[in-house]
Amino acid sequence: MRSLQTAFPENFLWGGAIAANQAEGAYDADGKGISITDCFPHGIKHDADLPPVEGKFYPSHEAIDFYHNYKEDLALMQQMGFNVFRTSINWTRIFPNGDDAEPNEKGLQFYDNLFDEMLSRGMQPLVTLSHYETPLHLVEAYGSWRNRKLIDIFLRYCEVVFRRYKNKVKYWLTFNEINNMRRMPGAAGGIFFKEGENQQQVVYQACHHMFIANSLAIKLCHEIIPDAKIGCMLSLSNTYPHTCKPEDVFETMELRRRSLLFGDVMIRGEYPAYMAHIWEEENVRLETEPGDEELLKKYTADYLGFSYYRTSTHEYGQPFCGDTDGDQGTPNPYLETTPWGWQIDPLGLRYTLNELYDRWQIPLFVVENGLGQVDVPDENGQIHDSYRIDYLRRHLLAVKEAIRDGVEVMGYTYWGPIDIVSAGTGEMKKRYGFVYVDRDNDGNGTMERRKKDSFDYYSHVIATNGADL
Ligand code: BGP
Repeated sequence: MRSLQTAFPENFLWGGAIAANQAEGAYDADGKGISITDCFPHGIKHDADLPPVEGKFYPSHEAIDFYHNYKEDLALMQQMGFNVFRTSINWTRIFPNGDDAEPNEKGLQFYDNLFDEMLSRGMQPLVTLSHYETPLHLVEAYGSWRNRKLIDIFLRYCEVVFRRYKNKVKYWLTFNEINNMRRMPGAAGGIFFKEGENQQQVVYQACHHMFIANSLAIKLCHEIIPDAKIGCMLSLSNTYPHTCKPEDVFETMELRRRSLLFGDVMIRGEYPAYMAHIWEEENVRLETEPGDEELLKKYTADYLGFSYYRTSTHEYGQPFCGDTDGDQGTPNPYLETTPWGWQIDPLGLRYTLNELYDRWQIPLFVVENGLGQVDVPDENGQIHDSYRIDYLRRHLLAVKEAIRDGVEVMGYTYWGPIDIVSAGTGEMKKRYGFVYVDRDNDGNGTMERRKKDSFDYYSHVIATNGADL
């Protein structure tokens, strides 16, 4: 029986999270190939140009040039006291086409330098292997994850980076928000549909290949880096029934299961019983190979990393549609809304932490939570983002209460500790950061970095291990 925990644990991991494609820029530098996210001119909620159009503006191509500014940026993160920093390795820096005979040494060297910088500043790297960064060539030559060959191609990439960084990186995540295969399969897995395809068949078959790849990556990680922890990662902002009408309640459960099923497979190690009915309804006939079931069962996630931003509500009969961070339904009249339609619900985070821990009883890591807002500098160029401090305080209080509820929480990496490119819309205007970056949606600006008021607040939170929120 675990004793009552009333505070953040002493070894709690405090930090921030970005993704290579939303921060690094240098999209074609030092041998890097084109990844899927280099093809979206207006973010992953909108159409991609396959391949990118010469001379057209794509936000990820320069982003905030973290590739050349990472030392300055990590120095700012160190000032806040981070002991963990989440980012992704951009797959196409290591294997520009995905199936290259040899890895790209300049790409490997960049991440050696990046992880060394993090470690020298007291931060553990938390590395996502694939954060929407599937190599474009794998889409064109193989159809991406619909092709079972992607498993071996992905594992080769994993083996190279596990061996290269085994003494530097102890926290890994496989596929960022893998359950977004349902909402945005282009970004989440390089799946672009062909005319007349049974789209659900394509998506679930691609997910099966990713589930097998996830298990084999876990196996490989434990063999190469025995003291590492490797988790799966889901987008789990929550959805409430819009009313107490039984139809609203039941269909909301079915909607939530469309995301939870990914955790059921990668944490419990098997497809849940309710999948048979879903596949029957959607005319899906999964093709598996001998040994697949045993692999899923034997190699499951060490922890669950998940993103939580907001909640929405679902009414019976509404379509199951979503945003970068979760399902998008009917507005909740009890919650305030951001300019991007995201409803702010700190208690929802406590609710979700309890929901997930009740379901899977494995350590949880909040690897994305943050407030995207329009930040307007005052006459002195300062940003008084009291709204972001309020969001952060209320969500950290929710995490603290969930810990008191008995939930095992490993850490918290705030999404976008420095302004970066929005995944969903490609905007800089949707700012999350404690550090402002002088750059607008069209790529204009000095790239200068400037602390916001929230910078000092988060610094204090970390310095007091969340005792004084
Ligand atoms: C999640 C992604 C992140 C991040 C976040 C915020 O889906 O894992 O990449 O972008 O959403 O979404 P957005 O950038 O669209 O505001």
